[in-house]
Amino acid sequence: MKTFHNPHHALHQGREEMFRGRMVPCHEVPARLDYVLAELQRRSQGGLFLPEVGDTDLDAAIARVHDARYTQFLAGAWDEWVAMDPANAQRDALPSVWPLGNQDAFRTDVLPQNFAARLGLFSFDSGSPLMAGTWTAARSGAACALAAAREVHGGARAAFALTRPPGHHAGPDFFGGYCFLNNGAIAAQALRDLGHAKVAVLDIDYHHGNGTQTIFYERADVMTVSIHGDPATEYPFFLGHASERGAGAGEGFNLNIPLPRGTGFSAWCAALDTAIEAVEDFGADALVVPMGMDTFKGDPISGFTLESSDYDTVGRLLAAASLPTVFTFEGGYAVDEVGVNAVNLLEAYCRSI
Ligand code: OKP
Ligand code: ZN
Repeated sequence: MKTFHNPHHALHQGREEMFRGRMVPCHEVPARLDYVLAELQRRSQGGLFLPEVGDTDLDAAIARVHDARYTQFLAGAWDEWVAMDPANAQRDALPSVWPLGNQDAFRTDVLPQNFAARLGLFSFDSGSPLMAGTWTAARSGAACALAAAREVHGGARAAFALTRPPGHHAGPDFFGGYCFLNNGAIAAQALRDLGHAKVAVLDIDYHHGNGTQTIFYERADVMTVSIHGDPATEYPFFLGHASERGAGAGEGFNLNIPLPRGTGFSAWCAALDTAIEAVEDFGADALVVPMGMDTFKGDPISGFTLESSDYDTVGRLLAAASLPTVFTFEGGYAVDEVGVNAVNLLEAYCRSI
């Protein structure tokens, strides 16, 4: 399978995030992607490609998923931040204030003048620093997702968008959870626009894909399925419950499978079987897998206990779904093992098709 990797990913390199009440070094570091790339090379797993996507096509694909005023804000956020204070050039921008759900901040046509207010309006947590290269890195990551979707549409059985920052927490008009543009959603929408009638997204990251769920919640043509740590105790907390089944035309087309912190491979695997069955019942003709490797037992911010060899089984089970598949790289913060784990999954997938 071809891998499309983001040549600009390291332009996004946060200094610190707010974590359990204090500032800590960012978990989402460039080395994560470098380790996956190195392991793909070491095991000669498919070819490595840069995304070759025209600017106009890329912006159109992003606009299919994200609101214009959100992407306009993101594109200009760094310049605004530095304009406020030249010393800001040495600091990341981090949100710190948000409207409550009962405040109709979004329904007004006039955005707040204050940058901090808009940074909060377009985000949901204080763990996602934005810096000079964030927009370039995120946009180039979206190009990887689009290139992977085109590859699969062109007849390849699967393709891998090796990108960071990750994407599955980013919604139509918000960033958070280290995510700015929703690469998986962009791939899913691109597949729809290329003619695939029904696309499923099967999110296997430890954290619920709240951004992806929000983007497709009222749609019947894109089913979203997610296996994740129970939001009763796990990030992102406010979405990801089993009771969320979709709304309007999308009712019945969102499936959440929350599992308790501490869940091991046999229970996780049973959830994967359920998830794949739902994708099959839906009648998907293409699949997107936001591939978070933070289900690993050694992950520093997550709570499942999968072993490196378990990812072989995951790859094999996903291959058995027999669908054209785009993989996007999401979480996975046990940096030393993330390459081996990711390539275990992809290699087993390729062996099984
Ligand atoms: C991104 B992805 C808990 C803070 C958690 C955010 C985690 C984002 C995970 N106190 N910080 O889904 O891997
Ligand atoms: Zn995660």
